[in-house]
Amino acid sequence: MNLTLSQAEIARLSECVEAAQDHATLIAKLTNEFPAMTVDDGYAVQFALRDRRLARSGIRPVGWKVGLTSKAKMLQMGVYEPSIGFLDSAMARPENSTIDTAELCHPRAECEIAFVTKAELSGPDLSVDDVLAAVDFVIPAVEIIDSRYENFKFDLPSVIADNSSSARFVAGGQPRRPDDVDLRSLGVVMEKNGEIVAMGASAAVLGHPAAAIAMLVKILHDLGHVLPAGSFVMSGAITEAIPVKAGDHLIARFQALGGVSMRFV
Ligand code: OOG
Ligand code: MG
Repeated sequence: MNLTLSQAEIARLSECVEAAQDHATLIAKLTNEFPAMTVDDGYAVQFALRDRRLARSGIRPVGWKVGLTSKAKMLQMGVYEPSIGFLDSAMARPENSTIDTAELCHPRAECEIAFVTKAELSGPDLSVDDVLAAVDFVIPAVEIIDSRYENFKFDLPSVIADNSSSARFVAGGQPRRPDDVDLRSLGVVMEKNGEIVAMGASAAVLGHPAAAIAMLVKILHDLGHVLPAGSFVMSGAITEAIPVKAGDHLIARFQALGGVSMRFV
């Protein structure tokens, strides 16, 4: 571990990010104050934030997400290395429900293939087949990301500390066994207010979205963690993220997996 922050600084920064998330307020990216901050420092802040949230009453862990796994996202954000973030029950919203934009700073929507695991995954070099053997089903999802940083601009350590911009997520459509769909060539079309705003295919995510799960498990491994059975994991946006605001209706149509829709209020 390459830590430059003290335990007291990690605690203070996790409280600062937590407050920004809770009140939908923007903060300066953490590397402005700590230019030497490392990726490990970012994860230390993120895990402290996770501990704080899970200590609140009624918030349960749900799983993880991997981000910046497609070229479209890397180019959009100017960050060229994937990062992970945790997902908890307070971020989940049901399919066809409304998402309150007053709770968010500058939300953007992403289409992602999600996986639900049936066996523990661990280790630094899992193959796509190793991952698929541990997958119970795949399910289409939309992630609403919301950087707490001004202008949605950050670097890798800062975005990791902000839980990789995680804010809300919606799963829906039709769950399928991983053997029943070709996960390399699954198409997705995102429509906002009846207009097509983005489209792509699952191969955009590291060639195969299960490769993103292998990468997540490696990052967890390097941090001393495993991915437990029963985890819900989002593999990363296939296309660039699309800004959304109150009044918008969004539907992500996934080939073979059905649609996921929501309204923003
Ligand atoms: C970081 C999170 C990216 C994805 O699916 O690529 C992400 C960001 O772009 O704010 O969730
Ligand atoms: Mg995402």
